[in-house]
This record gives sequence, C-alpha cells and structure tokens, in this order.
Amino acid sequence: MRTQVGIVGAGPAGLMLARLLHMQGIDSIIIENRSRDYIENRVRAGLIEHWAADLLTEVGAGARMAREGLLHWGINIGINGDLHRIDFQKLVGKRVTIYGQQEVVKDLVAQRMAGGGPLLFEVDGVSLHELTSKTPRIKFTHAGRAQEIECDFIAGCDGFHGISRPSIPDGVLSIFERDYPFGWLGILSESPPPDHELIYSYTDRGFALYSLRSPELARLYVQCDPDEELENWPDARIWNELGKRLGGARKLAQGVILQKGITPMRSFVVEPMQYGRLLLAGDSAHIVPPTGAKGMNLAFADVMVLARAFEAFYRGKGDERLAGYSAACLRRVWYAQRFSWWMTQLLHRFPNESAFDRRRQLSDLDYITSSEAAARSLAEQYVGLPLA
Ligand code: FAS
Ligand code: PHB
Repeated sequence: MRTQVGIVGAGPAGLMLARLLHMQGIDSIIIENRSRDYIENRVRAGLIEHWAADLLTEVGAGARMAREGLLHWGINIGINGDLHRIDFQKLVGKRVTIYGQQEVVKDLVAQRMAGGGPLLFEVDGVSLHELTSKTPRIKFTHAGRAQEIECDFIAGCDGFHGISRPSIPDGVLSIFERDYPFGWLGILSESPPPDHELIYSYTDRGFALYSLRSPELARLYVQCDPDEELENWPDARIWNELGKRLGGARKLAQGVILQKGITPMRSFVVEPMQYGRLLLAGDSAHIVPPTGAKGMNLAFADVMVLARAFEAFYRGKGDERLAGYSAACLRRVWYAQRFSWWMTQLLHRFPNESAFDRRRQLSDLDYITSSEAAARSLAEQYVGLPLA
C-alpha cells in the first residue's frame, strides 16, 4: 500500500489528525492494533477544553457532543469539606465540555468509516522502517497476511505504550519524567454525581475527584497507593472512602459500579517529538497526570500543529513547519505539564510530607480560593489556553 501519511494508532490524536488531513485532501491510512469495539468502549478522559470542543464541531464530528455533552462553566475546589466554586464564566468567559473520550472516538471512527479513508483494526506486529529516508515504511500483519505501507511520513499516535517512540534510536531523544507516589482508582457508576459540576476534593485522607458522564452516570476517582491492587478495594470500601472525602459537602449517592481501574500518575515528555520522517503526537510523546484534564486536549493540540505543517508541505511551501514541529508543540506541552503537576501537588497528600509542606499546601488552597487573580489564572489554564 502507498499513502502520504501513515498513522499508527486510532486514539484521539490519530483519528483527529486523519480528519484534518482528509479536509486538506491529504491521504492517510490509519492502523490500530485493537478492535473497533475495544477502542470505542475504553473508559478514559471526559473533559474537553473550550477550543477543542469547537474543533470537534469544525471538523464535523461535534453533533452528538452538542446533544449529549454537558457544558460546565465552573468547577468546585473542596478543602476538607468546604466547597469553593471557580466561576469560569465570570473569570474567563469560557467553558469546558463533559463528554466521554470513548464517545469522541466513536464519533471520529464513524466519520472515518463513512468515507474518510482506510482504518485497519486488529493489526499485529507493527514495525517502522527507513525513518530517515523519503519513503518510510510500516510493516504489520492484518487478517493473518503480511502487509506494508510506503509513506511520505509516519505519524506516531500510538500512545505511551506504542511502538513509535521506541522505534527512534537510543540517544536521539531527551526524556523528562517524574512519577508520583500515588495513583487514582477510578470508577464509572450508575448513580447521580454529588454535584452538577466537578468537585476536586482535598482532604486529610487524600484527594478525590467527583466527575460525571451524565446526570445519572458518575465518574469518581480516589487517590490510592501507586501499586495498589484492585482486589483490595471492594465496592463498600470505595464508597466509604468517596463518602469520607466529600467531607459532608454534598450527599453521595451509590450505584452499580460499571467499570473500575487504577491509573498510575506520571509526568513524561520526550524531546524532540520527531525523528526523520516519524512525527510523534499525543501520549506517544508526553503524559500528564489527569488532575488537570489535559491529556486528550494536548493530543488534539499536537495534531493541529502537525496538520498545518503537512498542509504547508503538500502545498509546496517547503518543510520549514515540519522541521519546526517539535518546537511549535513543546511550549504548550510544557504549559500543560506545569499546570498538571501544579494541580497534582496542590490537591494530593504526599507520603512523608513535612509539616511545613502541609501548611504551605493549605495556604496555596486558601490563596486559590480567595484571590480573584489566582482563580483567573487557574480558570484560563483549565478551560484551555488559546492555540498559538
Ligand atoms: P491513546 O492512547 O488514546 O491512543 C493510542 C492508540 O494507539 C490506541 O487506540 C492504541 O490501541 C493504539 N496502539 C497502541 N500501540 C499500537 C501499535 N503497536 N500498533 C497500532 N496501534 C497501537 N485526558 C484529558 O484530556 N482529560 C481527562 O479527563 C483525562 N482523564 C483520563 C483518565 C484516565 C483514567 C486516563 C488513563 C487518561 C486520562 N486522560 C485524560 C489522558 C488520555 O485521555 C490520553 O491523553 C489520550 O488518550 C491520548 O490520546 P492519544 O495520544 O491518541 O493516545
Ligand atoms: C473525568 O471526567 O474523567 C476527569 C475529569 C477531570 C479530570 C480527570 C478526569 O481532571
């Protein structure tokens, strides 16, 4: 097979890139190692920044989001049960949209299958070749047969555990990372959330997040040990801890837990985000802790920059933008890294924290919830900084 851009991975990054390229008349082939059913039911993100929701609408994949998504004009910060609302409307005049990542993936896959170009599911044994040549290749097996795609460029959109980043020779990439001494145990529950907006709750017992997917479907997270085992968290213990970490601010309704999972917390960036004619986008190049809800939004921001660079190249305007792809992305990547680290250190209990750090953290929370300037800074970063 031959195409202009070979895309590895059908997550938010790969699917949005393919759509943006299709709108520019640039061909692409997407290969995905999971089944359609698996990627359309993988529970992950749930919060879409202002500009990113507008982008989904602009590319023609926003109709169901407009019907089923929830517009939020604020969030609540809980400090041992006292809730403080950060009013996005008043502070920055912008909103976020609550709409499950798997719904975004469903909408983009449906659009692709309806005439956007090839999308091969359940491929296996993917490997990348001749990345520094003018015709890099992707080799894989599909339906039991060996296949090969010759491309002008390869977009590595295969997430943190994909093969694109590891295909870059040692010594080329600089790695910046930080692991956190805790994780998040997340549940999806058939129950009304404690509030119609998100509650980020700081308590002496640790952090908890009360989010939602609809007024009847709650998405709830508790801070847990980094190497925690799910079997140590029977439903009763989860509800007990979620109840306690609301600190009496709201009543917590219980319901059937539909999905349960533990997410490690890490910050990770590779520089540069490209090698030869392989360009990395999304989680394949960077990971943020979910406290700032930036992961999926950052993946969209990367592919906006990448699509513009490909457009310039195929319009004969040279490869300057492609050469400058990493630099163009990394400023926003580090903004998101900084905000996500800051929200994480602000709201979680750290093992062996000093008494000084504890007081400083409480003072940070007091400042955020009593200074309009500080609240505006949080709000503008949370709803999504304007694209460069
Ligand atoms: P993805 O990992 O989504 O997609 C990569 C795709 O490549 C996958 O479909 C994978 O199957 C495929 N793939 C992997 N290896 C392959 C191979 N060898 N060959 C072919 N295909 C391959 N972000 C937010 O913005 N807001 C949130 O609220 C939020 N909450 C989160 C909550 C949790 C529990 C988790 C885990 C993450 C959360 N995130 C959040 C971050 C998350 O959304 C990611 O940033 C987002 O999925 C990144 O999208 P992609 O870069 O497309 O990677
Ligand atoms: C979610 O709804 O899944 C969610 C929302 C905000 C976050 C993380 C996750 O910061």
